[in-house]
Amino acid sequence: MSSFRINIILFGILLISIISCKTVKNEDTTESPKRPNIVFMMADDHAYQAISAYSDKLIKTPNIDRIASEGMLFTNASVTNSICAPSRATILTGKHTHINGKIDNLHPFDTTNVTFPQILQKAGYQTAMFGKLHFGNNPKGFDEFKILPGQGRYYNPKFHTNKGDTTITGYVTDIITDLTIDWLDNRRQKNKPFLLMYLHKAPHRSWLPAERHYKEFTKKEFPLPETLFDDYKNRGVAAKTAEMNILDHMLISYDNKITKETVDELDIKERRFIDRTKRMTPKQKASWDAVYGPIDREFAKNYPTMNDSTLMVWKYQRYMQDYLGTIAAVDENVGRVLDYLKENDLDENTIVVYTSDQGFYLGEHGWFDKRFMYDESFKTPLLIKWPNKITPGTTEDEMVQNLDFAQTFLEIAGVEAPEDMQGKSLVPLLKGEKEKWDREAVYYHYYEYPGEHAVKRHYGIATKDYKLIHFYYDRDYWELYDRKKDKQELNNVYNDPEYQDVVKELKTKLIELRKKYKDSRELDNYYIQLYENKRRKG
Ligand code: SGN
Ligand code: CA
Repeated sequence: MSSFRINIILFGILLISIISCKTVKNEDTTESPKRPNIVFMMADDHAYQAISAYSDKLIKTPNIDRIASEGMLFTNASVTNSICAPSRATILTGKHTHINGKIDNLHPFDTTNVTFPQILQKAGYQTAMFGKLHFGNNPKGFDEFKILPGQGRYYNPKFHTNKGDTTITGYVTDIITDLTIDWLDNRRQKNKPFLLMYLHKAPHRSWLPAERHYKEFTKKEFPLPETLFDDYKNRGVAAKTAEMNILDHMLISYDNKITKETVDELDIKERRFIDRTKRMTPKQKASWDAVYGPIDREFAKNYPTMNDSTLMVWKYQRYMQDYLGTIAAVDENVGRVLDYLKENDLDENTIVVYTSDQGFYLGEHGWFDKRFMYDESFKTPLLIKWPNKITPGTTEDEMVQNLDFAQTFLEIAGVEAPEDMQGKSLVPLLKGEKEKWDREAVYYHYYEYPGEHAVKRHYGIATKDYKLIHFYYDRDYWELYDRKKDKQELNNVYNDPEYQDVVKELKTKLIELRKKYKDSRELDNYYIQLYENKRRKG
């Protein structure tokens, strides 16, 4: 054989091996079996009372409900600290707020914390975040993000991105969804699994619905909650002194959308005036005024004959019309994302979670806002679908928390969770393996006091049967609720002789939980100091 022919043969062999090598490499990046995609949908302040999978007394949310009918509805999901940024920090780190340091909305998030998106990104997931984060800094571990600065605005919102700031004309809930679908459509890498965090601003205060919804919702009337006129008897002082009563603390201008001119004309004293409609384009403003103008004039006419009770009912109705109006847009847009996943053959291998950063009061105890360890704000909606893993239409009453998401997502992705994460993967519950779930109690700790809405510092333990709460700082006292007998939590039975064994047992368990989660008296004091210093500096 001539050396020329040998060279040709050798070259051929080399070429074939290069090509086959490349094929193997391609196969390596195309996963088999594919790791699931994760779509984490979260709204801000979305009360479970306003999701029809839980109750259809107030609103129908057919799209969010699809997640439950195709998957699992959690009836006992709670947060560890019922306020925005702390809840988000717990979700991302899998740690209680006294450990990740984000105890309140005031301090920026400590970005030296390890978050689950960072771990997923390292493990080969493509990661993206759209909407509200509220951390005071940028999220780590995301290939792309477009987030609202701070609380964000309903109309013509500004977004902060890895490439600078941009303002987009339109309605925030629609825009966050447009950005999300644009990413799915144009920048998703098809050879990688993805983590998508889709985070709505709505239905956060001050509740500005989209035009298509305020036209409809301002005509509606809603059933009154049984405890709208709560007198805060039989409880400690914190319920009484909290500043979140609809009659006393909700603003007729800012919240109920009565103009400053009318409020002044009626000689109503309001703490402050902020007109969120100022951001609107002339066209948006004209449509708004066409609907809210007549409401303003009607109120001006009726106000002189209103008493506390009729004013409370009027404010409650105005509150519900706008709050629920913003949820109508969330529901429609959740439907858009679910449809996109289905139409693009993504839904079979995608786990979809819908939740809120905490619960919210919709007039229960006469309140709006959150913060307390009482059910409406302590509990949060949680719906999860995961085709072929979760039996469709399942209801789960185990006590799960926002603390559990990080470890759940890491397990789903087949990645080991760091040992110092404090939650528990929900995967056994999702797969129906209830026998592997052994949690009997959860821990809660709220800090932001003195502060907006004046909810006192407290920590506590909840079991399925009881809730024991310790209020501390400027007052020191305990509350115990019998969750089975007193679902509305109207009677503190801490001093009731019949409950002394329960008190004793729960106090022991609470001490154990504080130890387990590394919370302590020293840390309580440390955070009091930190908070006071921060407030002093402003
Ligand atoms: C704002 C609201 C409060 C709300 C906090 C925290 N006031 O400060 O009513 O409790 O956000 O909400 S507002 O006048 O600015 O609307 S959170 O969801 O971000 O924690
Ligand atoms: Ca919130």
